[in-house]
Amino acid sequence: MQEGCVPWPEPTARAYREQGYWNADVLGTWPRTPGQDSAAALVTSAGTLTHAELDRAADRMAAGLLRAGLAAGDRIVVHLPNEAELIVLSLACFRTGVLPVYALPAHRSAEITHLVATAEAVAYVCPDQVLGCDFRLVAREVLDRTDSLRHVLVAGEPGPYTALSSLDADPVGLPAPDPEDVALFLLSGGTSGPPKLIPRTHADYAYQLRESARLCAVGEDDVYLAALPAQHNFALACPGVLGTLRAGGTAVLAPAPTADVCFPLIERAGVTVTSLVPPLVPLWLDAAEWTEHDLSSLRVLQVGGARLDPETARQVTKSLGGTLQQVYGMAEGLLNYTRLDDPEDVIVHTQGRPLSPGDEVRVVREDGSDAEPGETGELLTRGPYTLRGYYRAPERNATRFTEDGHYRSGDLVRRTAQGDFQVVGRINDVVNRGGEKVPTQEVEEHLLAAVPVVAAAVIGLPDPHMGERTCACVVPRDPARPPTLRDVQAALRGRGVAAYKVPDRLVVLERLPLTGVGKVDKRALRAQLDA
Ligand code: OOB
Repeated sequence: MQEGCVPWPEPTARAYREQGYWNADVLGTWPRTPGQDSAAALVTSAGTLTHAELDRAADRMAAGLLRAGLAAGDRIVVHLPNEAELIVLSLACFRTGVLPVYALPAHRSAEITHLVATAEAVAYVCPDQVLGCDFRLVAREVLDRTDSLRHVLVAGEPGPYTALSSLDADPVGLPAPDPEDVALFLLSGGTSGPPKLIPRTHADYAYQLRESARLCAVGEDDVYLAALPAQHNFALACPGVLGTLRAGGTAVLAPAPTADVCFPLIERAGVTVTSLVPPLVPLWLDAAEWTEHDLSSLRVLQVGGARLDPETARQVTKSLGGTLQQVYGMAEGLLNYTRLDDPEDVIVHTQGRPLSPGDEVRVVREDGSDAEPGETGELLTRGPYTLRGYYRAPERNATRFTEDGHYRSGDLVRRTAQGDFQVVGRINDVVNRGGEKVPTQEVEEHLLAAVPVVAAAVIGLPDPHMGERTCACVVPRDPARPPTLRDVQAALRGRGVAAYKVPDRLVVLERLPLTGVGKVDKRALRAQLDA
């Protein structure tokens, strides 16, 4: 395994091989499903690629990557929207051993700088412009603040940089990757502080794809719609775009998750499976009542990333047709799914159970002892597709993993008598803003650096639409001239912070309540704001 990654202990790895979780199955050997050559593989705003065309495009880009001087093991930060390049480049990386680090579309220079620096990335790949943001300017800032980048590759008009489309060469023979090598890096959403890099190996991710496709009965005839950003584990691999391509089906990439964009795509492509985060669900349900588009092809609607309330869940089963599937997952690994044939009560009221018989899950009390069924505790897990450590993060790893290799999720859950999980909340300091995870500590650091305040604490406040919204509580440096919400928002945007991390509310206080050991007492703060 690569430097900076924590391998599974050898006896565990051997057991995973023996039990067939890990085998020679690697990423990127598809789309090459026999008989599917002329079937649609990828549908985007630029048109349709058949399986044969996508395979060929990936081979050409793989050769182009190598010709440009990139090599197996090099990290590249991939910051592309839901367009064909994202998938072609991903396949090219898997085939060459170049390691993509998947940034989210909402990220801006602050996050990209952190990722490039942590990964010592040699390339940054971005679009030219999307929705008024010029990513070549983001690239400029990142170049100024980091020193490892050798390439900036732009999908579209490159400006002073290199066009991604110039990575094109006649296909070359490539050695098969070692299945137990790292294939890609995802970003953590569930832990505090800036995003950490999650190494995922060929064998572990291929197993996740295979098993998720089997659980969702996804095959050649299926059409998966990536309504959410396909750089995120949910739309990428649960079974998502990659799992569907691997199964010989068709993946459709939507430029936005809204009903007005997605409903026509569902009708035109005959979409059978898609995934949403909870805040989108009521909007889709409303739109479905009035739509003239035929949505009857939809077989499975997956919802996950944040808590779905049971009332909305019940409406999905009534009005959208198809089956609702709740997905409680994490980029770190463990995926829980409700099964397609579960009783309605389980589908509506629980977030499912683990994907694999190899998933070991414990629910523990604060003292580390096992909770009873029905009792709330923190979910700890290890298994054949759950990481053993973040990339280059020994200090974090010492606290985020138990000695025997369980990942501490920070999620508060309870297990029903039937073994299904219900997510109750979090113990970590992360606000879950409709599925987008806001690491409060990172935002607090930005506030202290960019706004004239002497103390800052970010908390989540309940919100009927988003689940939670962020509230920044600050103590101004000059009490006579406290900052306004607008000042704070402008200051954070000015630092290149992703929009979803910019506080929704501001509360100015004389001081922050502290705990006995002098840490900000967020519980007291919340109580103070409720009153
Ligand atoms: C997904 O992945 P991440 O890495 O962005 O966030 C993981 C965290 C979990 O630890 C949990 O706190 C929360 O998101 N979460 C849920 C949930 N699904 C995830 N909380 C309540 N109910 C759910 N259904 O969010 C993710 C990855 C793969 C598939 C689906 C979601």
